Amino acid sequence: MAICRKDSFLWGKAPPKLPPQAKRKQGDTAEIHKFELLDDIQKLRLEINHIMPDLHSPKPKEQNKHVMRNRKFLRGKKKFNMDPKTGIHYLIENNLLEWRAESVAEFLYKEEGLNKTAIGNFLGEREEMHLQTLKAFVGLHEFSDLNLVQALRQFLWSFRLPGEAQKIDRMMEAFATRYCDCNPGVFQSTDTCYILSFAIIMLNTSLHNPNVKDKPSLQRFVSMNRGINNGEDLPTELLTKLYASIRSEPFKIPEDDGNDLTLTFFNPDREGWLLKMGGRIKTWKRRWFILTDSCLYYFEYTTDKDPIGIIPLENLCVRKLEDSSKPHCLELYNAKGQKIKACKTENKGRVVQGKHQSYKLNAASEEERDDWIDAIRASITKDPFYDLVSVRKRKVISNTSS
Ligand code: 4IP
Repeated sequence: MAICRKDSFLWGKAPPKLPPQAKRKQGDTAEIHKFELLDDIQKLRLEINHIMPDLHSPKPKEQNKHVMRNRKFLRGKKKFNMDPKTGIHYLIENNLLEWRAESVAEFLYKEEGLNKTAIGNFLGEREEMHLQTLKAFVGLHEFSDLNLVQALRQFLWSFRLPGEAQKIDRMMEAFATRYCDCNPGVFQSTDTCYILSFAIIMLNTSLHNPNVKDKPSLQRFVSMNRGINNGEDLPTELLTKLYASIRSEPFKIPEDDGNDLTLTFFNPDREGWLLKMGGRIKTWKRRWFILTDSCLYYFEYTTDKDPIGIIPLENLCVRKLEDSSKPHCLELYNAKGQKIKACKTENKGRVVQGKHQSYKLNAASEEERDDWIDAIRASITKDPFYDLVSVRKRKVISNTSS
């Protein structure tokens, strides 16, 4: 049985695809293609700059070097797709890439054949170099004279958003800052742009996800966004245009593997490497864990589509585990002492029940262990993502009263 990443396995079938838009006005279609063309032009420009040196044909003895270099470059890209950090380190060690935010960003932005999930994972990390790369990556996008929906279409197509709320927050903050730099005067602050971007993404889900029965009208969209421009209302013409654009064409999400944006945005998430102890045979295995939709999924590689195992967190508790052979352990357990209901894939792809009385996991540091515990607890109890947006909303709306 094939298991699709994240949610689709839960329903036992691929989730419903968005319906094709029956009647699409010509003007809307042209507008949608405009951002794609602008994006292509930008990429071609970078590509030309990149190959210019090769136009001076290499001497025969250098040709071998050139072939070897290309092979290594391809190997680096493959490594990147399996595990982004390892791939980037390989390219740098082999002098195929410079360890500078601008070079890495350009590589992520223009290189063909990179997995967009891997790009999102790399850009979402919080270390300084990753933050700088994210800034440079967003800077490669040209948003001047695009409306917010057009800019979002371009941005959300260039990588796949990671699941973790904090990562989404950083990326959307970078997007909003860049959009406001390219289009001064449209919004009174980046917070306004940030909030409206989320409102648009949520609108996209509500209008196009067949599971959402209550479709918001234009009036409701306008009223939902009252006061977000530092206490003032945004022009109704602008909101009307954005609403019409989303209604006529949903966002295109890279690697359509059934992961609807609703799930990305409305579920507390975290992802990272953890060591996991086996159920019957007590060996430690390094696994890539994704926390989403109140489930923990574990994979062999960061970009695998099929998880090795899935642990629904309902009815489970999480705690620190001091008494262990590893230094930063946490434990998932059932408060009633029952065996944990989970499933895993056997070698032949057959899905079987897990054999764990409790799951013992070990993080790379004490801080990471505590972050995982917090994220798992939050996942079981509430959705922190709403908090991210609502804090900003309160902030910009209260600007009027101060
Ligand atoms: C295996 O040990 C791995 O640790 C498995 O982890 C684990 O399955 C097995 O537990 C355990 O026996 P060996 O590889 O040394 O045989 P993974 O599936 O991540 O490779 P879990 O259930 O932890 O996924 P049991 O309970 O299936 O035996």
